[in-house]
Amino acid sequence: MERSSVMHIDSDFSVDPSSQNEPRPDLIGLGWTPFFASQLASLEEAVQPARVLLASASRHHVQTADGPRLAVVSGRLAHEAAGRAALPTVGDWVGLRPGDGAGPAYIVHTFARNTCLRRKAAGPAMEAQVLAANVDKVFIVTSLNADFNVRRLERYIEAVIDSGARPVLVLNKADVCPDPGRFIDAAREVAPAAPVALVSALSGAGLDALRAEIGAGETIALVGSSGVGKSALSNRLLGVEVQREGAIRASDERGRHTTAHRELFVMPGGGLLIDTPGVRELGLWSDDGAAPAGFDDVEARAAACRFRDCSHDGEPGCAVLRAIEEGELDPERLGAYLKLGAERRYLARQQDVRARLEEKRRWKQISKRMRANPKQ
Ligand SMILES: Nc1nc2c(ncn2[C@@H]2O[C@H](COP(=O)(O)OP(=O)(O)OP(=O)(O)O)[C@@H](O)[C@H]2O)c(=O)[nH]1
Ligand SMILES: [Mg+2]
Ligand SMILES: [Zn+2]
Repeated sequence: MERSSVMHIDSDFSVDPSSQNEPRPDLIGLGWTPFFASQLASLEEAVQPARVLLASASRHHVQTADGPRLAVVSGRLAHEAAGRAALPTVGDWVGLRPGDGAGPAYIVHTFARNTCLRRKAAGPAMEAQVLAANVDKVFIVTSLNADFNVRRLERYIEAVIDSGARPVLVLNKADVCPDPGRFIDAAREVAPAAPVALVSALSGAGLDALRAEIGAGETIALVGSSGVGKSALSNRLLGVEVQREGAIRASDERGRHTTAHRELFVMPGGGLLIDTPGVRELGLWSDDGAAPAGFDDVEARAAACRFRDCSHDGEPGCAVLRAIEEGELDPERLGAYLKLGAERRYLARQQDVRARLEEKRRWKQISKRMRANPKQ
């Protein structure tokens, strides 16, 4: 097996001591850039920079220039964080309190994120969940079987563009697909600007092209449904079997949610991979309610609509509907664009409501205190 700098981390959260002797990536090899260096330079307190490899409720695994460490979020940082999404997560650069000897280090600072891949947290709370921080490219993995769905791809592309990272469409399991042409065409259509890679984690086909997408010090996250082969691809790209791979059900070709947590691995060739658990639904997140990204084809037509605020719903002079009538635009694509836009506006409105309620609650508390102690 290839010698590599991949760290193996046991499920009981102890760091495998054998990894201590592996060659250690320096900060730049871990993805450190001038963006973070300038933040470090302007900090008042001295901290040791570290990258978060794995985050759990109680402990974080981080990698410093001196090697791996266990760390805990300091009480002050946890207290000051504005919501869960602000707490350090996988991919984040954090500052450790220097001088901590044995035992876990304290995370006392989180560096501002360069990019941030988010989704709406599962459950009823109107909250964002950060899937990965400081990611340069996201491999949106789909398999060439029942999983393939252009509408789902659109949602992923939307989330990736929103994050600030660049999407790469990875069509996996080419070995079981005798005619991948129509899948490639469909993928190109929804993301004309994104690279499309046809690969097989099983046979190794296309993996060199995929590797070529990963620059030194670049961070890649793999996302997609359960069972599409994200962990299989991670293992092939890392050159060692670090992630467990699961079976898929024959009945509907769905996976069984084998990967349970998000984790960052250092690639032997330089480059960093974050494998993520498959999600059934990617709940979109938006703070601003802006129009969905990644629909240049629709928006180029919309620019020619007679009314600037045309909703492409039967208004006279609608260039989008004309393009559909003329067979130049897929009506389902327009449907997806309108649906995503509505979803984003809804999310932004919900957050406004929440912010107003929060403000009201704060004022109530203040006025209650004032009434109780009028001299204040
Ligand atoms: N035929 C074929 N099978 C593959 C390929 N890649 C992965 N598989 C198989 O697909 C199944 C699921 O692979 P995983 O890597 O566990 O999928 P995953 O995306 O990580 O799934 P979750 O962790 O549940 O999100 C395993 O049985 C793999 O061996 C491929 O290129 N071709
Ligand atoms: Mg997996
Ligand atoms: Zn229109």
